[in-house]
Amino acid sequence: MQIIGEKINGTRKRVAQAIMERDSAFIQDLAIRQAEAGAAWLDVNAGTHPNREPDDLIWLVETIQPVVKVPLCLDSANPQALAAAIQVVQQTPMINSISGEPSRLEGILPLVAKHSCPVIALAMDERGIPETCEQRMAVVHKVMEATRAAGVPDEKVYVDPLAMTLATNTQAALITLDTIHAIRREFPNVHLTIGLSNISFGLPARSYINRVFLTLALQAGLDSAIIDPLDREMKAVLIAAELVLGRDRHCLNYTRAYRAGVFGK
Ligand code: THG
Repeated sequence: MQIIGEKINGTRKRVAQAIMERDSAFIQDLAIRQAEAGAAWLDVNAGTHPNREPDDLIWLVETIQPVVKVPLCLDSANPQALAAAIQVVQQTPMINSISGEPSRLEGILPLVAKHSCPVIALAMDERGIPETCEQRMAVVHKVMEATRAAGVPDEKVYVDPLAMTLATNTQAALITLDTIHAIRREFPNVHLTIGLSNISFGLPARSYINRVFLTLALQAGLDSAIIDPLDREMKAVLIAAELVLGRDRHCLNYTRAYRAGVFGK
């Protein structure tokens, strides 16, 4: 299971402030703590201000990469911002994201192919996030046709089936879990990822919902997630779930994590 650390996100108030004030220490601390907590990638989102996004994303990349070894996951829908940031990254970044939207396929997929980047592919298009599993799979088929045509191997694609909040549709989690199963069946070589916390948006005590959903999604075939690596309870659930699902030979990961104080005690 690969964790994509979610904390450097300009839609969070404190991070937006740090970006505006060019507070390197605050951003570097978030990067170091997430890397130490085992994040395989650090998501980097500069917020959505169209004029400032390229400069802000470049500043974030140049602030983060001197202090950590983990690669970055550039989180933007803006081809200009992504193209600018790719020029300053030292390690091949993951691109978050393409979708079925023609503007993203035309603007972002060529960058992905040119730089051989891993890429997150959202199960949505210009009409939004489809309601049903069947409709989401139609979008996934369209996006996979485009990535294959561009020469991107399936192993580099992280399909995001998307989670919507249960607060407005109590079937939302089941739809996403069905979509994970379908992607696993129809595209056995892709990775799967998800921004977990959308599932509980607007509900109280969200962490219970997020943890149960993570467990079920892992069973369905999820192999990476955009989460908070500093959340000890979430980490415990993740490592225990992988053990229960037969993905932890000799229980080594679980027992080592326990002894290292990752959870328990
Ligand atoms: N799929 C993909 N990328 C994504 C998402 C997704 N990127 C953005 C988002 N969704 C995932 N990232 C975050 C980052 C931070 C928070 C949630 C998701 C977060 N939220 C706090 C909360 O939920 O309580 C509130 C904000 C705050 O702390 O200020 O921290 O789905 N491909």
